[in-house]
Parts: sequence; structure tokens; C-alpha cells
Amino acid sequence: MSAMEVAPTTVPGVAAPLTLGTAGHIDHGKTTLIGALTGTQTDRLIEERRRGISIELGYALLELPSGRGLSVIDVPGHERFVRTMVAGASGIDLYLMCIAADDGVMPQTREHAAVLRGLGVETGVVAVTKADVLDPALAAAEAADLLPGAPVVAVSARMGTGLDDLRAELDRCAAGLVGRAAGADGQPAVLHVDRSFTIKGAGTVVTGTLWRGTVGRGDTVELLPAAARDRGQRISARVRSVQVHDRPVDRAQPGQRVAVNLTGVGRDEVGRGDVLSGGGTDLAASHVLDVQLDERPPRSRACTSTTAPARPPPASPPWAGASPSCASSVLSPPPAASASCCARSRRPTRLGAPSSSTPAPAGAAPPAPPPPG
Ligand SMILES: Nc1nc2c(ncn2[C@@H]2O[C@H](COP(=O)(O)OP(=O)(O)OP(=O)(O)O)[C@@H](O)[C@H]2O)c(=O)[nH]1
Ligand SMILES: [Mg+2]
Repeated sequence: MSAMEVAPTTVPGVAAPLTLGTAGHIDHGKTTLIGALTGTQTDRLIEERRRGISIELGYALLELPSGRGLSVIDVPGHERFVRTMVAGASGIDLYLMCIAADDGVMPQTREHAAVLRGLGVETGVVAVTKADVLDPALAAAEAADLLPGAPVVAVSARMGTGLDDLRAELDRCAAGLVGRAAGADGQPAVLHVDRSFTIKGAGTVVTGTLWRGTVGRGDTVELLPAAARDRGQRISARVRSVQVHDRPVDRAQPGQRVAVNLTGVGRDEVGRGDVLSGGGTDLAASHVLDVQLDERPPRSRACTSTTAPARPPPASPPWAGASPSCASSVLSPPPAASASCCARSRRPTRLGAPSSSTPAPAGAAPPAPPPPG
């Protein structure tokens, strides 16, 4: 990796990098829809193709009519992979909730909506998929109940219908967002690792969304709490190279999807749920977890009108809004009734002051796959 290039999600002075995450019940057409929108098949594993389901997080780049690029994270809908979904959703700015016209709102539709709410991701679009199979009206009405105010667009990835409307809605939503990385420039880098793997001859690579700061070739970074867990002390690694969407860059910007090639740390010393942090960080590993209960009904920030009939939101069960949060997190404190982070579930480690936490998504063990991006 050598020459400096402008990363594809960066349009200087025009648009901050944003990440879009899919959500929704298994088989509701998330991966097919992302394929139709981007031309990228995000199911890379042989097992995924054999079983016809997503298992791992998938990545793509979506170009919107305005010219803006969105990094896309496609999540699995299977109930057993909800931790993978949480890991993918942790760095996103807006969601694309997929609800199949012939199935309507299902358990993981609700579960993913609760995860998004818990993570503070309140802006997004609902796609009622498979509109070629059944009239989308009923599913659209259910969507309006679940995510009041979110725009609802009927699509058929198979027939190619509704895709332009969906792109336009995503553009409108993106235009109203500043992105979670806004104002995070100039701060020490924070990247929540959602994948790690090795590339022959290059060594360990970690990927994730850069929440704040920048990361570039030659930087010294820390890995938390992996380092403490395995060696009982803080350790550093050196950044050998950086890629954004498979393209080498000298320095990745906050909000971008980043792959970082590291020296000085083994593949088995870092994994999903760990945090890569830049020099001078105020992060410290901790097993202190504050939990905040939110019993308010689901809410969603409208970015335009919905095509579905408006209905009053249903009463949500008490657990629906229960969300873990790190109130004393080194990230910005969570808003009054939502969580900004999750706690890792691995062996607890304490490095610094008890009031500091290293927020990180819990995640399922990944079956392994390149390419970075
Ligand atoms: N008729 C029709 N079938 C569709 C459409 N979109 C997806 N499908 C089919 O629905 C099935 C599931 O699609 P996927 O895209 O894998 O669903 P998914 O939501 O990504 O599934 P998981 O990732 O496993 O949760 C596949 O057989 C698709 O071919 C559509 O617009 N119309
Ligand atoms: Mg899928």
C-alpha cells in the first residue's frame, strides 16, 4: 500500500462519511437488496452461499443519486447471530430496516429495532421487500407501528422496482445527518474492531468503523482490552498500512470503514469487541458497566413523510427498551434514554480508573474471511 488516494466516502467540504447498516428478520431480503443497490454480493463465505443465509457481516459501498457514498454493513438476520448484528450496528449512522411484504414484522425485526434504539441509531429507512410477492401495504403499516416516522419504501430486488425511490430516501436521510464522527477529528483514534484476520506476508489486519480521530501509516496504537487480557499490560502495535474500502490511503478519516494492517500484534491477540486506540487516548479497559432502563415506546426520528398510514405506537414491553450503557464511558455520555455503547462479555480486565470503560460490541466468533474493507 503506498500512494495516497482520496477515500471514496470522503467528499471534502461536501459530505461526512456515513455508514448504513441493514437490519431485519432472517430471509427478509437484506443481502439481495444490498446486492441490487450496490452490485456487491456481501455474502462471501462458502457456507453462507450453501445455506442461503448470512452468517458474517458483509460490506459494500453504496453510491447515492447526490454522489454521496455510504459504507454499507449487511448484518445477518438469524436469531443466533444477533451478537454479530450488534457488532455491525455499533458503528452505523443510519439503518435500512428490511421487512418482507409476505412476512411482515417478525421477532428479529423487533429485536433489531430494539438494538438500534439501544445504540442510539434513530434515523433510517424501512424497505418493504419482496413487493413482487404480496401487496406491501400491510407490512408497511406494521413498519409504521414499529418505527414511527421512518420513511417506508416498497421494493422488489428481484424486479428492480422501488430501488430509485429507496436511494432517494436514503439520500434525504443522509443529508440530514452529521454522522457520529462529526467533530471527532483531531482526537485520538478510536476504532471498534469487528473483524480480524491475517494476510499472508502482511500480518494481522483489523477492520471497523473509525469512530473518532484518524489513523495512518506509522502510527503507534494500543489494543484494548485484548492486550491486558493476554499479557497483563498495555501493549502497542504499529500501523503498517491502512485501507478504506479496499483502497490504500495514507490516513483514514473519522466515520470511514477502515482496514488496518498491524505489526507487533498476533492475529489471536485481537478480535471482534476489542478497541484500537490512538496515542494519548483516555480509554481504559474496565469491567464496570452501568445499565439504564428505557421503558418509553419505540421512537424513530423522521427524515421525511412515510407512505404508510400513521398509527399510534404500540405499548412496548418493559424489556424492549432495556439497554446496556456505559454512563461513565470515555465516549460521550449516552442521551437520557438510550445507550451509546455495549459491554464486552469476555474475561473482565481493569486497567485504569474504575470510572472508565472500554465500550465494545459483543460478537460471535467469525469464521474468518478477507478481504479488508
Ligand atoms: N420474490 C422475491 N424474492 C426475494 C427478493 N429479495 C430477496 N428474495 C429472496 O429471499 C431469500 C432471502 O434473501 P436474502 O437477501 O438472503 O435475505 P437476508 O435478509 O439477507 O437473509 P439473512 O441475511 O440470512 O438474514 C432469497 O431466496 C432471495 O432470493 C425479492 O425482492 N423478491
Ligand atoms: Mg443476508
